[in-house]
Amino acid sequence: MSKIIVIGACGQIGTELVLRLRKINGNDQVIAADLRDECPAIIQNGPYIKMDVLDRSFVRDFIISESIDEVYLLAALLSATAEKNPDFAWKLNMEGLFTILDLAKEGSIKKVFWPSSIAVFGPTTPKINTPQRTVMEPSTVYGISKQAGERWCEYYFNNYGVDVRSIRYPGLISYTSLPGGGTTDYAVDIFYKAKMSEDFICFLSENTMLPMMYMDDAIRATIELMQAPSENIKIRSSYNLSGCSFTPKEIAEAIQQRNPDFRITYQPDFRQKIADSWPGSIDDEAARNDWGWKENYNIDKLVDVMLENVDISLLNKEL
Ligand code: NAD
Ligand code: AKB
Repeated sequence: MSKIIVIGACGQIGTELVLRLRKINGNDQVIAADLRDECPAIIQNGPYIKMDVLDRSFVRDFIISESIDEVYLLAALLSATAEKNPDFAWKLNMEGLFTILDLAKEGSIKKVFWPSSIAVFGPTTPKINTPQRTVMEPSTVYGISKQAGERWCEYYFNNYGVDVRSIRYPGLISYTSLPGGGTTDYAVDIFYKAKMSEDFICFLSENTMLPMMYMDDAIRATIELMQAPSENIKIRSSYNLSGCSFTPKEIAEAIQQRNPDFRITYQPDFRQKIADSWPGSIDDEAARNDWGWKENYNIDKLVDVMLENVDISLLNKEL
């Protein structure tokens, strides 16, 4: 039975990934790790360690002494937060990755999952059905760090045989925990306002189309990728992955069909420029062919499940 650690476990993806991995592997086999003193109640059903991924020797000692086999490295600054602190974003997004890749190269870890993002693409990338391999000139520090990370993952696989696997997640929509400072966060925030019967001021313009995905699909994709036989994983940089694409206007209309009083207005801010540099939709044929990926959630299913489950008591920030 594999021993697993999820670093960055208290975030939007981590909380749900930890729960799913514990269901599959057993609670004690999956250690949650994050900067925080305490993890959220929802993942207190198994071991938790306070860990700064930038503390290389602490991370190395812990992973070696606990005989960890698999690492899911989620700790990062997301696109909007990263633009406010580019130096630190580069440091955080790259240094943790090298610590983990080096441990895998030395043989201490058998398998690594590291998430990339649609942010690896840039303004010169074809916007519709963006191919797996295409022009990639990211214009954000977040995108640059993800693109560099992808290159290093592939390098460690090709040169040292490191079994590292990765997905270019689109914007992820979920209700278990709040999003952590990305450009796609509006598509989560909007549900809290709808649930509170309040108007929503969107920080992107009404026709900004972006690739999105419901969290269940993203977690299932991650597990399916990690469980696939190694020989099926033909891409060792990162796989394109598609769920559904929509604009702020389209998601607002889908909410209005279920809640006719809901109102949205638009006040684009610095995040508009980031969104404008990203694709509108993604071609994920390689993931479908190599490890059988298929999404379950379209915009209607996603809106239904979000409106039903969003819990406003989770809110500890101004929307
Ligand atoms: P998040 O911001 O919600 O969570 C990140 C977690 O990492 C937080 O709990 C934070 O406390 C922790 N962390 C930050 N610095 C740390 C450090 N030095 N040591 C240990 N932990 C630290 O992010 P998320 O949305 O869960 O994203 C996880 C990963 O997935 C990131 O690499 C992100 O780039 C990628 N991703 C996310 C999305 C999305 O829509 N959520 C899309 C594409 C890619
Ligand atoms: C962000 O908006 O920064 C993330 C992402 C798409 O990587 N949600």
